[in-house]
Amino acid sequence: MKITKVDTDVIRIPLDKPIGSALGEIRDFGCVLVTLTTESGVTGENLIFTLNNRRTQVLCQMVNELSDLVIGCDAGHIAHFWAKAWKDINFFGHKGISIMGISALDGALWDAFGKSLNAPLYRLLGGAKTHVPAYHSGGLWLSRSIPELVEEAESFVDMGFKAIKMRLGLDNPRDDIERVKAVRRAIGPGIKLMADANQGQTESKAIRLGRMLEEYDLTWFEEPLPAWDVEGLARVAEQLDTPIASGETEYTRYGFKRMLELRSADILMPDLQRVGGVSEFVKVAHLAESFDIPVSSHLFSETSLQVLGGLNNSIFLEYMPWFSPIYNEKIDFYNGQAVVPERAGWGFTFNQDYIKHLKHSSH
Ligand code: SMN
Ligand code: MG
Repeated sequence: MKITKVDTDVIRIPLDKPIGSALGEIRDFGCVLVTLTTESGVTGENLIFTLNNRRTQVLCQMVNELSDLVIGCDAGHIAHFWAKAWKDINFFGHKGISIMGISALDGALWDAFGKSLNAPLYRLLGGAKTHVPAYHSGGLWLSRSIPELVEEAESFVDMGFKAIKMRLGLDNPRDDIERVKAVRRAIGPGIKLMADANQGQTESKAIRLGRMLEEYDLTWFEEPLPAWDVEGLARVAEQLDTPIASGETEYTRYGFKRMLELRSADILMPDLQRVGGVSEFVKVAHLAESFDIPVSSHLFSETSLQVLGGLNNSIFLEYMPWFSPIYNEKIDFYNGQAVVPERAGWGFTFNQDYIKHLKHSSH
């Protein structure tokens, strides 16, 4: 089943209210929507994005410029596309925008392939599980006051979530601790709590903060250090009992191989856009499995769900509702777990009415 056309579309998704994180203020997202058309009429869809809609056109252009590598290709020959693309980006480099472009097309190919066989991706990837524990990640920002944090944490638990993630990174670590203490007190010991420092700490600060966090029984302490300092991260992980989760800013199996060899993290959390798409996410997860290291996902809840369903060592889906309105279908939750759809491909399709509405409202 040959790919005949690659279409890209750029939209801006605004947030109701800006949110604060150690990455800076987040106001909106620029999304590149990719649609592959095949000769049989089956389509493959995927999305990648930029924070605050910065340089979205560059991302879009990267996908457009790689599209000659998929046109005329069989939708089931995804590894072949990947190998060609890897060679093609040598000049630009094997990280950053080059990989994001590959990821966008790789995911769209997997969606088309799944639809062409009328099979959900998790089955094509091996079929590990029908439900994946999910944590709510769409709140508990640095910009929230303690009463707001408590209210939001309670609302996520009321929604049925059994795990939630908060953010760290205020100037004074004691303020971070006060916030973790308030959230832990509000949700009780039975709900899992993760905390994300978004690369904002130094090695010594991360160790001190991590030590103060130990008593709050965090499921993980995420990305304490700048993403490039994987050696420093290994030293932080060594010093703390709380598991370290990291990898959302890492690229490809080569980046993750280094993290695994260094024992930088106890949990890897590849991001579909940065890791290199479904194909590379699976390779990283299998590599992690050989180190007995589990994987979670980063953003892209709808699409990551199918990938995690195909992996025995997946432990958590990050539930972030930012892109959910783009899809016709909603994620089903049961007992704090996300249900892996039995629908073909991703099992989530673009909602063209919403996309049109966004285009009109942003002009
Ligand atoms: C995150 C990612 C992107 C934007 C804001 C926050 C965070 C996460 O690192 O893991 O959700
Ligand atoms: Mg994170």
